[in-house]
Amino acid sequence: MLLFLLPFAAHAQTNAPEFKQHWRVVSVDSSQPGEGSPQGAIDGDPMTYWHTHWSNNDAPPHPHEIVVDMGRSVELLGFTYLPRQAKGGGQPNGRIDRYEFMVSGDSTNWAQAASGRFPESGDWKTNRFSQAATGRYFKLVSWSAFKNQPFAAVGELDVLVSDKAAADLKSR
Ligand SMILES: [Ca+2]
Repeated sequence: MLLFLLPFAAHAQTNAPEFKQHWRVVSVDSSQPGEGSPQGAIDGDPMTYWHTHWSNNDAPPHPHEIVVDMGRSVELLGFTYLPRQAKGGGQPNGRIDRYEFMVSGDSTNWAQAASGRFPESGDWKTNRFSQAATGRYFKLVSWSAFKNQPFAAVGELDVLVSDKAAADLKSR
């Protein structure tokens, strides 16, 4: 039983609204007015999303990026990514394939915390870093999307921290 419980105990997800409500989107390279607001990537609602510009056949190519300020420095163990959902007639567009995740203390000097490819689905993707990364800002870079689409979309982003850090964040 312990074997099943331990991995979760060691990697609590900070979905605590007490922490996430202090987040803000610093910048995105592109967005679709009226549909893909950058705030949709961190508002806690899986059905809202940030989407890069797509209308008028004028979609800019990858790489795309979103920069988030968490409001304070945190030691991150990993991050989670929810692609755009396709429920209620939505299109599963902009699902990121190749990605890079960066962390920074000042939003100027960035260190890569992870890179790779996401599996193609609408499920939450959990990515644990090989080494913890500390910073106040994170940046998700999309280098390509499935179906060769030029767009990127993010239903939600979250981070993984230790149980101790999660308790500390919730108590503030
Ligand atoms: Ca959302």
